[in-house]
Amino acid sequence: MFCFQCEQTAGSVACRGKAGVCGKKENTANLQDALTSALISLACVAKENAMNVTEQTHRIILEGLFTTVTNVSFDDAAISRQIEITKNETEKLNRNKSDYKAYEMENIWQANEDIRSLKSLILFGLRGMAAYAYHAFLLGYKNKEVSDFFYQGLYAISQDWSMEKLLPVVLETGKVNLKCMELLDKANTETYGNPVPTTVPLTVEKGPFIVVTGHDLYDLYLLLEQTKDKGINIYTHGEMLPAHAYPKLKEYPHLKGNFGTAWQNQQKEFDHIPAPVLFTTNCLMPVKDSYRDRVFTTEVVAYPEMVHIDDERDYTPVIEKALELGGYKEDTVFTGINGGKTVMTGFGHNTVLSVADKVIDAVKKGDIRHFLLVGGCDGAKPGRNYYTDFVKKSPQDTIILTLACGKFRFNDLDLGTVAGLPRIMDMGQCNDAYSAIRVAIALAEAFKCGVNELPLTLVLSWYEQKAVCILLTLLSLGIKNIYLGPTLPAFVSPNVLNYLVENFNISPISTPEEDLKKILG
Ligand code: FS2
Ligand code: SF4
Repeated sequence: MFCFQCEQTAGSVACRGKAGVCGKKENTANLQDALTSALISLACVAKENAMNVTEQTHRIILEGLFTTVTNVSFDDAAISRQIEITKNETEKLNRNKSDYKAYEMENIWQANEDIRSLKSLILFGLRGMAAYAYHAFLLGYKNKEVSDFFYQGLYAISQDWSMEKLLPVVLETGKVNLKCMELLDKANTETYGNPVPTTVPLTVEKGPFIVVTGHDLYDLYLLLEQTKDKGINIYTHGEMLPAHAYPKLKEYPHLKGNFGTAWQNQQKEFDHIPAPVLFTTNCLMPVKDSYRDRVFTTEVVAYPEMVHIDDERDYTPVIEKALELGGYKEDTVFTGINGGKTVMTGFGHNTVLSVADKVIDAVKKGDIRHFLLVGGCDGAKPGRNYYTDFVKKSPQDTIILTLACGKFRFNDLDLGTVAGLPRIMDMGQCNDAYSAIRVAIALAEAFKCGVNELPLTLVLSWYEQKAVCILLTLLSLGIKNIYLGPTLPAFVSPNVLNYLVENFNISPISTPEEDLKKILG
């Protein structure tokens, strides 16, 4: 196996041998390569037979790419099925029987390091973007430019192109991902309303409950419907936390609160939990014996021997498990990592821009000195304490905007208010980076300056491939001076890194003190 797509890759170089750091086994990794190869062939054949491409083709592309994202599928049987479906679709499209050869993934992994680096940026960016496009697709939202780009990107990977020719495709991936995040934002807000600031309890009430984790709001919605009046409460986990802020989801009184923190703590948090857990997306970790009878997967998430809820989305097995386990006997108080009993979410672009006048005024008066977007993925590495310390050490006249699962390190802190605004504002899931971009662009317009001249700095943490496509989006917008950690991607070669530093002034994080000094001057 060869895999270096995520931040925890072995030795910050690559996972090889029998298994990856994430627990993905050699055979699974090889099957994921075979699936990617099949998707590349499908994209190449689709390019020649565009007239025959259907919605089904598109779904196969999205599901296939999403399946290969870190911590999504550990199930060889499910991946093998996906390969078959992809190959069948390729045959179906290839009506004029043109000759195509299966693409060898070794062509990428063994390529010159700069070519490998650029192709990896495109491939991993496409994998992340596919997850977002898939969520939008489930809600009936599609965009031709976004759909078409999956084929173009996969095709580009298959070609013997030079660095000069691949580099624009890397930035194009970011540009199209902005469209994709916009599409998902539209899908979520038109379906469930605009998020509103919401305080979310961390206490689990007595009685049967279900924990829902991952990013898919549609699964949560259907589960809320199916558990109505059943005496079962629903708790979010990880990236599902922002669901509490959507008016249509808030309407369900049994959507009670949030259980647990970010994904890397799940093996501890789910240990003997008296409730089932439904995984709608990543990040799924290898399942421990102490809770293996209560893990349920759906959509492209899969783990051997766990019950998978299929496309019909009948959650009866999850509901029955919740009733059987019965939940806690008494209300049980949990806290966040810093001891807080509640967390807040719901500061999407609509909310933040509704107080834009107040924000602009406070910046002009000097009450707000700087905005720090401290966002991105969480992970297990000790260096990630940087983000907690950074937030704790940020001065009183700064505002912390946050998103994605990294926020669980500090979202229960009470940092007070500045200019009547809470000092920590959770904008949502990783895809809600779109909200941060909207706000930044609106502020730049109001101050009649470029985004890079705003009193705003992005301090990002990355882990998997959705973070890759978001980073590419920020670069495609010309956003500079980003701080990135906890370590730089293994798939960024020294030359590609030089390019990023020279053109975008990306810096690796150092210490909170030093970085705050550099940022605030
Ligand atoms: Fe966190 Fe994992 Fe959101 Fe990532 S729950 S690292 O998938 O996409 O962020
Ligand atoms: Fe290693 Fe990450 Fe790949 Fe898992 S996804 S095998 S941890 S690089």
